[in-house]
Amino acid sequence: MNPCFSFAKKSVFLLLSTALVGCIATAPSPSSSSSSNNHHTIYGTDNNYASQAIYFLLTDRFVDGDPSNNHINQGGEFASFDRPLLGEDGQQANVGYLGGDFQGVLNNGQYIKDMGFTSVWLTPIYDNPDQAFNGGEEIKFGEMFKDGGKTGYHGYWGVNFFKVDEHLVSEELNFQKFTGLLESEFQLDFVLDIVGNHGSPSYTLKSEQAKFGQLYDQNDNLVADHQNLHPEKLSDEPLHQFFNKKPDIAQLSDLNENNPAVLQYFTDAYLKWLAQGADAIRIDTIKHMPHHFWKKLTDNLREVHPELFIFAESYSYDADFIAEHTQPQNGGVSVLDFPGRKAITAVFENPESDYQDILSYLHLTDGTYQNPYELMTFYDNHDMARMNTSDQGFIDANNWLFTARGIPVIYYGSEINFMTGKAEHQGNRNYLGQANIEKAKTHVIHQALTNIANIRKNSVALQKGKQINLTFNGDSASFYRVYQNKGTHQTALVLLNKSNQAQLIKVDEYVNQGQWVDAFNQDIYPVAANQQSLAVQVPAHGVKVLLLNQPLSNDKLLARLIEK
Ligand SMILES: [Ca+2]
Ligand SMILES: [Ca+2]
Ligand SMILES: [Ca+2]
Ligand SMILES: [Ca+2]
Repeated sequence: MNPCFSFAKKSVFLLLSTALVGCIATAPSPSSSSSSNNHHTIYGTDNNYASQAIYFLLTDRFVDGDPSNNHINQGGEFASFDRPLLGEDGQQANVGYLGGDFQGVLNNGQYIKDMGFTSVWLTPIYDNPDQAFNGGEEIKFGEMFKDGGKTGYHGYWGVNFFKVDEHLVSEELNFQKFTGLLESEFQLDFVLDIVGNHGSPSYTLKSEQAKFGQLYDQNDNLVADHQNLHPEKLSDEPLHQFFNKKPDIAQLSDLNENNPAVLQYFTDAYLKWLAQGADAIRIDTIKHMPHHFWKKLTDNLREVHPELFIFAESYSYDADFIAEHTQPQNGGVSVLDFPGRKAITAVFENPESDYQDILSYLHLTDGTYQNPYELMTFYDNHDMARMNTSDQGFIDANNWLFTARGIPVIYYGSEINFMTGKAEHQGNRNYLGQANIEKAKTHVIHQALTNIANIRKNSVALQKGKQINLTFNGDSASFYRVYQNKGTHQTALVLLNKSNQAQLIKVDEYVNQGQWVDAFNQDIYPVAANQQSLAVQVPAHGVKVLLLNQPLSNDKLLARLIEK
């Protein structure tokens, strides 16, 4: 999927000191240089993964496509199905299973594809315990950092990483068949969510609970067991060897990054799913394990899948900190752009905001990231509050996310402004369901998202082009994305308006002659050789993307593109 080898070979003059030879996910810095045919080679990234747009969903909370796998009587005294957390005024969250499964995703493959997405990222697929956790501190509506009373409906409490949880599969739909149908019916790639840091809640259990604190291998043999002991009470006995003897996250077992058997366990497990149709990887809680563990694990996976694209969750708003993961010596993985999330929500949650304030996270030329064009951009997810804004705010945010640098990731439900502003235990993970999806198909956010995501899906400049910012001021923004590489030449001029009125947005500098084409309606904007400016009417809460499919000739613009 990602032609790293040919990239490295053909563009070796760009790479110089950086070792791309391991086929890392993040290519070195954006490129600009002259090529032999007199046209300038210019792009942000040449990594094919940048053409992706990802729809992220909590499988259990998306759509119940097969009630026969709901196991509604599972768990006995600590029942696993439907465990509501009740808030004021009828508000609800839920920490039990609610029935979503592979079949529910597959039933909506066309829906996801039609919106303009090319991949789905599902929460972890591995077998989790079959009861609610009876230890820890009991979670209540709106609270955080407590696991008591919760189940593994989210998938992040693995006990057998070689086995799919029984709530997800159907009799006729195992993982391999599921990914195969996503690909053949809807051309959707699958992002496998992986965990290396922890297993399930492992101590403070009030009574014995099957699977909690245990890990099983591909033959269903027990390989590790926390035995309900505080980490500091663990001994040197064989079943304790997988664990660190210190707490990390809540009461979760903390896996030993220095034990080669742990590394081998996860290598074998994730290679299994990659062989069954997973196309890319998202790493959970990467910052809770040292770089050396991830370097080894990602090397092991890429030894078999040299072009594998990997991105990680390093939950921090410090760009210098999360950028460490993108360096080749640390595994060379992309990261979810948390600083970007902060800047994006600050702008789109506040109608009075200034577009200027969004620029802080881009790091287009300062070398902070191995390659900023390969970061995963988003405005919310399952671990934080939903973006707290109006329908127009979501539309404006999507117009930005699908035109600016980075690979967009949208959390399920954002297309209908689902559970706006709510945090994890306030409803941000609530069940969406087929009825909401049917309503979504005519929702204003869904319509605008579908427009801009499909524009991006068909524009190499928006996917990979080098970004040159023009004017960011008040409610409007304008910038170029330029891709000139291997015989393909496309520049996108992006004009954004987040106000309630249509605006005439003017570009006074760097105007390139040629027939610019409106990507939405194919209207032509001719620009003459001596023309100095271009003005375009942009609707309220709208975006215009004008495409020029020829090499740039404006010397001033070229000089700016090549300077860095
Ligand atoms: Ca189900
Ligand atoms: Ca289970
Ligand atoms: Ca696949
Ligand atoms: Ca850890």
